[in-house]
Amino acid sequence: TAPIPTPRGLPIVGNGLQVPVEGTHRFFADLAAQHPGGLFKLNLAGRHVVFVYDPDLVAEVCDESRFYKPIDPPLAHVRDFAGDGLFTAREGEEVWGQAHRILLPAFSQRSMKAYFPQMLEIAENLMAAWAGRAEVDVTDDMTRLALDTITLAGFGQRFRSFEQPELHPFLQAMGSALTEAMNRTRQLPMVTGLKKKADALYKSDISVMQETVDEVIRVRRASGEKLNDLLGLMLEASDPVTGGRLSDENIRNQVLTFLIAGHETTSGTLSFALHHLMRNPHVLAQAYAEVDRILPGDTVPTYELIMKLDVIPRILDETLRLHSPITAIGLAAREATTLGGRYAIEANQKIAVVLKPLHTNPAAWTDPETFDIDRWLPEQKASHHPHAYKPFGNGERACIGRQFALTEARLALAMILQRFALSDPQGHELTIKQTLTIKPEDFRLRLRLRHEHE
Ligand code: MNH
Repeated sequence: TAPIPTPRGLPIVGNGLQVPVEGTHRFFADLAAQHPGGLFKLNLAGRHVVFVYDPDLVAEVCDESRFYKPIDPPLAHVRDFAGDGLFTAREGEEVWGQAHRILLPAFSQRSMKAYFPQMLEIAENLMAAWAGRAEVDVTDDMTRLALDTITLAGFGQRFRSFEQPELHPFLQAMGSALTEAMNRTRQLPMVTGLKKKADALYKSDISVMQETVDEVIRVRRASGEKLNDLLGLMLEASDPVTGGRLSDENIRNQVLTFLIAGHETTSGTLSFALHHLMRNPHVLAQAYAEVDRILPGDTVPTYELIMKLDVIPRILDETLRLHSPITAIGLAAREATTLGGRYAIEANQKIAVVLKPLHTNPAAWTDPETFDIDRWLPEQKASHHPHAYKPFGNGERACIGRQFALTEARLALAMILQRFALSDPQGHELTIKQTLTIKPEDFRLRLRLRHEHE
């Protein structure tokens, strides 16, 4: 066996203090560049993690018979409010399988047709909000779009985020709790214990979130309405295998999970996509040409028309390669094993698949830093390494909301391009804000309506 390369750290605290609080995204990319072998090990103040980004080694750690998804920080903190919902359920927790089987059909591509009217309603809200404006904060408005879409399509609630300068109190509580969960990830538990004010705020934010959702569930049950949304399904359906039903507490946890997992990622993807379009005028021109062909003039998009798009989906695929909103997926070894036939891995060893280094690994990608949507043409796509692209995670614990996110993002991007001429007069320097996910920071664009008669 061979030792796993380890960047030199400080004694006692290991490499922990070298990890910058902001911008771990860049930190891991730099370390990966310094360790071309495709893996390195860090001691993060006592937690030893093996970071993996060689596609062949990633193929090994994605073998679910050898590795599983552990719930460690930051997910262990997100579990404070998402509980046993799908995203933060522990390996072996029975309710994960029940919820997974009940919810899978609701997230199939076929089901997206049923959510399309709600997705369109919220996309129209974005169009209306932008119609009178010369300049917009892209990341903020993509967040409003994604939140309003999942709350309407999933639970029949209208947060009307575009009508208010301030976010709904529920959304403020969620943002604040997520921030605290991330702060705790970077603190020693002892320090967290001393911060009484932060702890009190965290607890009250969690109560606000839970009470809001419990109220939505109560009102729905009391109304006796049988709606065909995610909430309706969770209240009615039973697990085809065990026959069990989801408890009200688990349903609340799933609702919170969909709001958290469903909004940051989709809004980050859309914001980064617009960033890349501003940097790549020839791709932007292709996208305008596609929209003008499939959605000419004021054509109202339908599900069928959106499914005909080809350039826009490839823009999203390539955006997710260069900027995956979720930057790493955490795994752990079921038993002691070796990686690549030579690196010894202990039982329960923590692994992080770091997505930017994987998605730009020269072993799998030519001109890895170039934004090239033609990589996603069918012939080229067929020749990709099968484990070099994981923006939606892996295996059974991969993203259940993938089709939902991609349908929503295709629609929103198509409508934005159909209505608006976009420009970036300051030539936005991309800076990234990292919370649970990454998003562009302070990203503003100039707008003008393309069809003046509107
Ligand atoms: Mn989503 C899991 C990425 C949109 C709901 N999602 C994951 C994982 C990744 C991911 C990566 C795996 C995390 C891990 O291994 O710990 N998700 C995305 C991206 C987008 C996205 C890049 C948008 C683009 N996700 C959505 C949307 C929803 C959603 C939209 C819901 C409406 N995601 C989930 C849930 C899980 C998940 C639920 C957990 C699945 C499970 O473990 O059963």
